[in-house]
Amino acid sequence: MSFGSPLLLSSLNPLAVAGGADIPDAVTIAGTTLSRSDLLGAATSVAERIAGAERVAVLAEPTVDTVLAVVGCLIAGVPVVPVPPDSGTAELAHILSDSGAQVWLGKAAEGSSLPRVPVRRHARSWHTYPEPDPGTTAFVMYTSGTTGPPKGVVLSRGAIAAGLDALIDAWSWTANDVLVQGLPLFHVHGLILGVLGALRVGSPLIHTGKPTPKAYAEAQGSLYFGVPTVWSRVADDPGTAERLAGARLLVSGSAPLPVPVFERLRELTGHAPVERYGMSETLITLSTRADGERRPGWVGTPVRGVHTRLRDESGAPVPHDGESIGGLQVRGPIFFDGYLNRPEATAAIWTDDGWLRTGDVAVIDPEGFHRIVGRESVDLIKSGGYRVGAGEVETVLLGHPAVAEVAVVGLPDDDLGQRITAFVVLRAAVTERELIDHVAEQLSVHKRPREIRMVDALPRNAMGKVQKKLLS
Ligand code: MLC
Ligand code: AMP
Repeated sequence: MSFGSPLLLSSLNPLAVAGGADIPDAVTIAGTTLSRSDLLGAATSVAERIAGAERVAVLAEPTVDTVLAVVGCLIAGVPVVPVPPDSGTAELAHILSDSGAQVWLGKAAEGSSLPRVPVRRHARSWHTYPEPDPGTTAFVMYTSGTTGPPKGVVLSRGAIAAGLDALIDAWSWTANDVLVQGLPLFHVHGLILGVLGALRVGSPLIHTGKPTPKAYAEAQGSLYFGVPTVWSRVADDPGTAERLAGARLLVSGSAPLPVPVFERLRELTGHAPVERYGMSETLITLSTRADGERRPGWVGTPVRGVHTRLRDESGAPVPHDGESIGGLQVRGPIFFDGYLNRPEATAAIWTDDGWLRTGDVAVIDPEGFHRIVGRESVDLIKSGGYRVGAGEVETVLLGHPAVAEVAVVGLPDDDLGQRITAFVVLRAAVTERELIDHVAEQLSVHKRPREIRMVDALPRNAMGKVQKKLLS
């Protein structure tokens, strides 16, 4: 097998290849490039230092050190907790204590007292490690629920390997591609698809640091990943969009791609984007295919091994007729193992007959094409592709001495899809900026409300429950 070939299907060590030609530009991030052999040598030296650890935290900045830390852990079979680098005080404390991470691998978050094991970019080791059991945890990835602090999604090596292979098939992804993306490295999209996918295929990766239209155009790759906000910004910048005409595939996911953005991209780049749908818990389950139909507003068919069905609120089947709306349930080999320390939440996501409730409502047509209509709960917001729980933002705002009552909703937004908006009843004077900064400092910057609306009272029903649907 050569370095440029697909890797061993059973292995999640993204560098587990037997030999062959090197790839001089395997990974480029923030202007630093590592060859595949440099990556292998440096990541194996990380593995040597971290082997035997139970769980380590990686401050997931977009740097080659983050890639080395993650790959080193995969080589050694050590579970990684990717930590958002913009985590605020409360969120950071929660992720570290809930995950039980023992050390920081690479850079430590400011103010954290956990010990640190450095990543040495120039160290090399050629030791070989056996591939751990596919059931071994690869990542504990934190994601928001409707209430409470983020939950740790436990992802096994086997699920990730199977999920990536299904996408490699759907997108005809080969070592001849150059992947360009600039997404955060603490979620499925940027880290699992956008880094491990490229390493698994053997296609060079250019990570642009931030996913700006200009950086995407300058990178001149063949395969591009973005969230809808990124594509909407590209579509608003015709000169830049036209420079993507030479690409092979533009892929959008993590949130709904507005139909006008789809159409504008097609007009400017000559490419109808591939849309795909997934969750932290299920990886990517639905996608249009490189060799198949791309239909604006629809996210395609199940990837290899995945099955879907629709159910109404009573659990009765909903027909796949292209019109009827039901709760989307999925089954397959690429799902998470549960929420860390949350047996009840884990049990609640599964139906009695073994299907996973996504929490999304959808339509399926007779050809098996899926359209995501929305979410069942208004309390899970998608803003810029980030999943944010209304409950966690409300809890933090209620902790501010000036706030008496609060309701957080996601209002429609042309740029972000949904704009996190907090309706607050005050008990003391405070500025909008102070409240926004309070959330950014406690949770993470990307969870901050973009707008605060001061109101005299929140609309409540006879039971006293806030009627969020009336907030707009
Ligand atoms: C603003 N900033 C503040 C601040 N207000 N900093 C501190 N306090 C405040 N109050 C700063 C930020 O730090 C940042 O600085 C700058 O302002 C803008 O940050 P932003 O708000 O994040 O930028 P924005 O342009 O809105 O980001 C848009 C975006 C981002 C598209 C780039 O939303 C994004 O990266 N989204 C991707 C989400 C994603 O990957 N989701 C996948 C989930 S997995 P500076 O200096 O840093 O610029 C999944 C599975 C699947 O969903 O299906 O894929
Ligand atoms: P996350 O766990 O951050 O991956 O968020 C998962 C959620 O993102 C899903 O449950 C959907 O609500 C939403 N989502 C992901 N991809 C799409 C898509 N292509 N279209 C619509 N919603 C999407």
